Amino acid sequence: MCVEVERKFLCNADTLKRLEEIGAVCIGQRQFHDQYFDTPQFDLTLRDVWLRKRKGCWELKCPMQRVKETEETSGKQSKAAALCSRYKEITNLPDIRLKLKEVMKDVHEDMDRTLQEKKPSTAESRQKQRQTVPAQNELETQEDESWLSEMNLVCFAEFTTVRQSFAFEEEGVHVDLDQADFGYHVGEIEVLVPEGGDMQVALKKIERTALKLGLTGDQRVEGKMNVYLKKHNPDHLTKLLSMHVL
Ligand code: V4E
Repeated sequence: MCVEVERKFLCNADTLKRLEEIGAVCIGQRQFHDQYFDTPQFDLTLRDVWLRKRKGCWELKCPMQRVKETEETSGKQSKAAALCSRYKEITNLPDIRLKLKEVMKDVHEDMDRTLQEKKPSTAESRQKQRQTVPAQNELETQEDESWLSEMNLVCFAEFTTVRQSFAFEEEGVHVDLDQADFGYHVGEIEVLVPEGGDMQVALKKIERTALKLGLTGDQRVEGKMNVYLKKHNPDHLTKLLSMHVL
């Protein structure tokens, strides 16, 4: 499992020229279609958990626990660090399903706690109902993606991206320029940190690259999902923003 640390930036007419000037090497262009999944109540994304299928492969991004008072969150490092997102990336399907089960268990426990406070008998009957569900499912022949419907997961967003990728060999830094099919152009500076790796080093590499690219703004830049939801599901975007997920 890796942690993906990234900073998004807005592309302009000079971005390609600037990348070339600072020694970025174009390592190719590709196109991919992403499908994002959640329950109809958005139990995953409201917890900042993002399940997607890209080029036939499943990927799960979960938030990293923020460290409390460290160099990362105090002093001048904090501004640069606040512009970066950090997500654990799981790409192995059995691990993804295990993690999803954990998240759904938390969701149900939260739901039961709320119900218990309001109406104790309803909470108990919900718990009993759920206990029978896995037993039934285990009897079914496991179709390739039957786990999706078993977990009540449906596709809530899909779009195609054309991506140009750049590498800085000496730094281990990666830059992607994305053009989404709904008309949004965004760049990202990314460093992958292996489990237990040094987050500070990754943040510093990203900050140095941002400076070389001439990125001066201290505002977080919207990701593709943000812009997609604005158009296709503004109510869910409002909820995610109010819960500080996006
Ligand atoms: C984590 C996340 C989402 C999943 C997709 O993340 P993103 O990095 O935006 O997509 P993409 O296509 O660049 O993935 P990659 O190819 O790099 O793996 S959708 C929304 N989020 C949350 C999120 C956030 N809180 N802040 C920012 C800046 N981006 C995404």
